[in-house]
Amino acid sequence: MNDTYYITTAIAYPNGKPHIGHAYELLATDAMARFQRLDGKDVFFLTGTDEHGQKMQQTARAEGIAVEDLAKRNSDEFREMGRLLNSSNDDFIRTTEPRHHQTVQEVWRRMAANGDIYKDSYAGWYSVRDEAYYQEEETELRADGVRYGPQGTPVEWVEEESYFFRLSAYEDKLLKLYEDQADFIGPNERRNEVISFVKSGLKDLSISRTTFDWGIKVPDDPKHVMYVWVDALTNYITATGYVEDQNGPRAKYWPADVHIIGKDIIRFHAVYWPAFLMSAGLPLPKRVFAHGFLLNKGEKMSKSLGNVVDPVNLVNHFGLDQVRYFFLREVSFGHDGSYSEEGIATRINADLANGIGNLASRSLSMINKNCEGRVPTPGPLTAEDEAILKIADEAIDICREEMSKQQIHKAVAAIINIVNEADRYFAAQAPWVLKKTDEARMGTVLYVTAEVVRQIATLFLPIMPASSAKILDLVAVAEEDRVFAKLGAAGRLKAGTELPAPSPVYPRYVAPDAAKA
Ligand code: ME8
Repeated sequence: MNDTYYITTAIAYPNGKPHIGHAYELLATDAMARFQRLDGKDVFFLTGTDEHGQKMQQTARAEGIAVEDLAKRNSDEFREMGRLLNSSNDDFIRTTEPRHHQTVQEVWRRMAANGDIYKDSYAGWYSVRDEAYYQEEETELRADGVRYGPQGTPVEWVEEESYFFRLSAYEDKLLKLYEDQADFIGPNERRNEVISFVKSGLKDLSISRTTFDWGIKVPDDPKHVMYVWVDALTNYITATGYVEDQNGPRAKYWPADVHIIGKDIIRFHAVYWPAFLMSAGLPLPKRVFAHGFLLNKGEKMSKSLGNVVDPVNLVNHFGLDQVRYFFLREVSFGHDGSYSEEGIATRINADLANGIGNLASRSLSMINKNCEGRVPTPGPLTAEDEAILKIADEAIDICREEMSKQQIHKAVAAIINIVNEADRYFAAQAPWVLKKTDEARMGTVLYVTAEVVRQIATLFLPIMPASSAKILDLVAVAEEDRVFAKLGAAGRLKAGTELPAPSPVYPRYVAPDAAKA
């Protein structure tokens, strides 16, 4: 039985503090990991930092500190961001750790043993910011006299002795992989982009450097350090211990179910990584999914524009679950997304305060006042009751389907649809009128509404873990029943259960200026 689920984020360069793009990737991946855990899978969720390479060494030099110290300081910031975002990662890998050096050197040895590594000299363009080699035709000389690569970063001419990986030998094998495993790359735009890149012809890849030493040493030739991407990509398998011991405690997680990354690094993950693994005779990940970029009010974030948003400020300002909800609802996962303070405020008020928050507080306060604070006993169910319960009961099927394709925003939309339908039900049934005319029927309506609230909160646990748990506290759901197996009829609220006094979970957001006025 294979009930494991292994999911990873990219490992970030700790050459600076984490920004909102890093936060976005982590919380989206966290939501997917939590979803699978709640759905009964044995999940392993990995994140970490990519600490070697020329960019790290240059940044450290510019700051006048040792590169080890720069890496440690910022790696700790990334770890701290994980805590702030309530990330449920099971491990945090640093590529400077001994376990990683060991795995990377072993993978190199296996690629060499397979005849895929040879020594030659490299002459070509390199972008330190992207840590990537580019073909001359991918670069352009601009009016400022500087040559730029395809991602808009400056490139420099590099000439040195280097080891090469025989990437050219993998062209057909890679095309076959994309063909046979049609969902290896998502979304489709990225799949097409990768296929046309590979079809245009693959050149052998320079995989070592001699002009700096901040990296993992090449076995038996310590003058060379490995190209940082050979080292970085391998982190995913390092953490499982699979290379060292296929029967080790975490080896069962390899191959990964999905690598979640940004669209700028799809080539490394969908071309180089499977080629390295094929060469080393190791199983390939099942899927690579590239999300889009976050834009600040439609503009690319950059230090020079001064619009780089610190995730800590955003969370302190709006609240963690509010920020998680906004990004996962607002941005189509796989496409670029724009955010603004106004956009976040609007979502919070419409969907959380006026939506689920209001539904929970109106129904639960009525129970508190009119049903002695206990889950009321439902009478016979009407067609309307059955209809709203059906919508709630069936939402998990939609969510499962969408989450299996990383369409997080569509899963969230399906949950919000229950909220909207339940609002309509509640308004139409008007239990506050029934209170005077038909108390038994009022009890049924309140029972059905509270039961729907239970399901909404259970489904929202991966997206908004802490506040959804708070709602589940209000409907007295036991800890062990907060799982997807208890959705639908399997976990219906029990009449007579005592409920705590209701308290608001999602306050309205009021902008600080408006609050002062
Ligand atoms: O690329 N919006 O590290 P990194 C959304 N170390 N995502 C963004 C973003 C934005 N504005 N900016 C960056 C690296 N990202 C390598 C990865 S993996 C073996 C090695 C995403 O710190 C980016 O696409 O530059 C990537 O997935 C992640 O943040 C780390 O970026």
